[in-house]
Amino acid sequence: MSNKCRVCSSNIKEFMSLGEMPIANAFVLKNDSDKQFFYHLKISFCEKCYTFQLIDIPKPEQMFNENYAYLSSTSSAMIEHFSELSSKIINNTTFSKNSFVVEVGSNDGIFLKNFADKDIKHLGVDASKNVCDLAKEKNVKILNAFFNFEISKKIEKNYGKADVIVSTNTMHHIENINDVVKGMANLIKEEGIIITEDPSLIEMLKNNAYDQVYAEHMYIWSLTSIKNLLSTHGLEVFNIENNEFHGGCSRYFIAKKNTKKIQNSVIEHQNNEDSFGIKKISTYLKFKENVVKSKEKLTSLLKNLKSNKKTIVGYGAPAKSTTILNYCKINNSLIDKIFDNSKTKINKKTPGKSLIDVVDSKEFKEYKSDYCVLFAWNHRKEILLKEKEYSNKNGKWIIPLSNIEII
Ligand code: DWN
Ligand code: ZN
Repeated sequence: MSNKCRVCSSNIKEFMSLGEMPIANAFVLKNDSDKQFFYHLKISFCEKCYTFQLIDIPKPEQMFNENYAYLSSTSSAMIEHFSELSSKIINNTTFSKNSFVVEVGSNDGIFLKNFADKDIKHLGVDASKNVCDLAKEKNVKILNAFFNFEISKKIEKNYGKADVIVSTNTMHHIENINDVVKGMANLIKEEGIIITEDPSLIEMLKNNAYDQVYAEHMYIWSLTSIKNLLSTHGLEVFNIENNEFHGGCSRYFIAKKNTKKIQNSVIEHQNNEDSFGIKKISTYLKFKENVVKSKEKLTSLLKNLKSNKKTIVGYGAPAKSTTILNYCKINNSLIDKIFDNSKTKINKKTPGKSLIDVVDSKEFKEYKSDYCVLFAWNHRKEILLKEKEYSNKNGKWIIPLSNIEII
């Protein structure tokens, strides 16, 4: 059976498999471990439009529903990051008190709260009901739905066209991506701006951050691939900014074709991707080799520590940890428990065959452990500062990726 690229419909084939996986954010209630859904995590790269994507994915409703576990506001750094983005938008000369801002994938209202607080017209669209409820508590106006072309027409009818559409950490979650971009192109005003921000493929490859890959993250976008996606909908990237959030993200500033001057940042970023080999299959085969090496290194380190009677715990149960734990076959025989501050994860177990207890991070200070695997490595600065007592008492952090750093 041949598989088709979700962007350009060309035939694609698997270059790498990480084996059987549960849904990354489906944290397990104590007695429900045998009720889990598994899929095969097979990765492909389209040699026509250069989109890095998964072959099989579960139905969207299995991932985004009333129990979606990730709450954006669990990180103070993320709250700050989105507050800065809102100020940047509000301070732009073309923005006025009458402007209309739409967010696709608004989670718990972390970004739109900044507009609600200032009484600026806005609307968040999110498929997961529990995060919509949290956003409403922040007085954010919300539509609980999967955004698509049909929904864009309804929004247009009820509210008018948007001046700004923002979508952060969402574009890599959307199976029917062409329909969603068509919806954005329909909803945005002629002179409007679409801002998307997602993990960057070049950064993921450089850091060997294979834990970014799981069913929710069915694509990891590059400038090269996103340009191809946008082009068929009359849109183009006119500016790009890179940041270190979520292990390295690119923020794309997008407009209708020929309405904005293309900035040097776009040309420079494209040159970087070209010289890195983003279009070459050999780049992805090298990535595959590095991932296998990383798995061997991490599992032998943990097994050695355990046989030397060391106590090991984890910190942060991000969706990313589901990929590492299941691919490396790590369970509670190696890691006692994982500390996390999300109320949606505490008192549950990590998904799949790992089934490690997730406990409140408030208990971390009291628990004696020699080593702690920092699964939320992208929040390293914030967590190491918060838990500096652990390092002061000689506790060691393990960064579970790439060359497996111990600090
Ligand atoms: O795209 C996605 C991104 C934006 O967020 C989603 N598909 C899901 C999610 O990915 P993730 O789960 O890998 O995100 P984080 O932000 O790396 O998750 C961090 C985890 O660590 C959360 O469970 C919260 C926890 N945490 C904590 O316990 N103490 C985080 C911080 C900062 C802390 O101090
Ligand atoms: Zn393609």
